Amino acid sequence: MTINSSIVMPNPATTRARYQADLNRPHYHFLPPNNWMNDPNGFIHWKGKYHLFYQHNPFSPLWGNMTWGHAVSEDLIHWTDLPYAIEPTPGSYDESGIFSGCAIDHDGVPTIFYTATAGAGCDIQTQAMATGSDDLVTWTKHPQNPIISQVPEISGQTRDFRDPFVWKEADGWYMVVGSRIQDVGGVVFLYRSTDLIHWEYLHPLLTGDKYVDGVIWECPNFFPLGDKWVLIISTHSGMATTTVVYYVGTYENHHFTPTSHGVLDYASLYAPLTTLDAQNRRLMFGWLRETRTEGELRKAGWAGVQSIPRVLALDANDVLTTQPVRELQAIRGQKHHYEALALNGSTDTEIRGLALDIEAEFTVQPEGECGVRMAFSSDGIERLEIGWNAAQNQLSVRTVTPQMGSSSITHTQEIPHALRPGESLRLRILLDGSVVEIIANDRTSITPRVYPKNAERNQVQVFGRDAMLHVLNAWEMPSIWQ
Ligand code: DQQ
Repeated sequence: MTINSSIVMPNPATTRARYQADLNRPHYHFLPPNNWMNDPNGFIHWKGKYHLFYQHNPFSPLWGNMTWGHAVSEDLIHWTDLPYAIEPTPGSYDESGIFSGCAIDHDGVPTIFYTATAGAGCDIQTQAMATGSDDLVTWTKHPQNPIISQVPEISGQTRDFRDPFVWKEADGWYMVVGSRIQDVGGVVFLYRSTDLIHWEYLHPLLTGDKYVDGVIWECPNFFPLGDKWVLIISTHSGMATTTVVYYVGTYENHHFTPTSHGVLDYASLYAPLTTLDAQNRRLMFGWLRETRTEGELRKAGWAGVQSIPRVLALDANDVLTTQPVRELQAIRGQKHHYEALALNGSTDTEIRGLALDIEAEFTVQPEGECGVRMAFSSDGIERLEIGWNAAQNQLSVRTVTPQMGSSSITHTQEIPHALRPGESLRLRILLDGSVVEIIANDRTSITPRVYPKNAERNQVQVFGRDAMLHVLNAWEMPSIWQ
């Protein structure tokens, strides 16, 4: 069945223009013209262009009616909206929603794999395939869909079975699918095929412990990086999405032996999807979840943002590093520069605005601390503080939100971040409306969402004790939509 989505996308330019006054809406991160978006899907570098598909609800700013949205870019930063790519077919195996999946190049034929859902509560989850036109705009669902319709028996359950990720090896195609084993924990199942249509179940690639890494594993990515293999998993508690973790290890005879693991992001980033581009970069998009209530999302009219795409690598200790693509630097606007400031207290800068790309480097005494503050309100009460404490080897993200009267609510998240001998603290901060992507020393990532109400005059400050700001460069960032 050929699809040229029957759901018509609203005019992207006029729809985007409606939200111009919304201080919380990002300007240089990708998001659809309106309504709900979650996971990145089908990310592929195809004939010189990057295609991003995404989980989308065309009708509401809340999750539902899962359809693949589609956008294309030449530089990973500026995007053109394209018609919806693939939508549920009523009365079929995918009637309840087109869930997440990936895209591959099959001898010149663009091919996507996705989870088809049917039944109430999307309870019947099977794996399906579709092939695309050369511009990736028109898709044909395979007549033999679903191509995998049974959850492996070892699972002990028949519902959670989703998010196929496919790659090629010398002896054929391989696929991992996220799932769970009843009473045990999350699992990633491994499959093999020679024709992409008939799939043989092999064995669990990795099984988790429900008390450690969640009850369900979603959106697995499995790929070689340097001389190791990396498995990325989005963990789910059974009630809610939780954290994205990764395992690094060896892969021999189709068995994965993890040798180390870590947390890919400590806050909103979820369901990341990676692909290899023509420059051999392992690129990753991640969905930046909202922390607003349903009522706030309805009022806003939009929900969900994609991270700036990041390049993944392994450092000498097999720790996964993530760096925003260098293409972002090409759109940087006015630059502000500070250097060699001894920090004992707080120092104002002239940096203002809600769309900033900041690079800062600090050296800190063993008992000292340092950080960057966004003072959203002119009285300094509404603020975001990104700090590092040397004695505790801890990075902290603190938000202070004023309440009625003179009270305020403080929320603090502390995460481990130790420096290595001779290393200084390096922070990269991408602030964009309600998005804050923070990456410390390329290896610790935390992406909180903040929704300041009085942010027009946001002022950046640096603070510290027994610390030195070595250098800080900040660039004002433009909108990618004008
Ligand atoms: N989102 C999709 C699922 C996936 C989950 C549904 C992760 O395919 O497991 O919208 O956010």
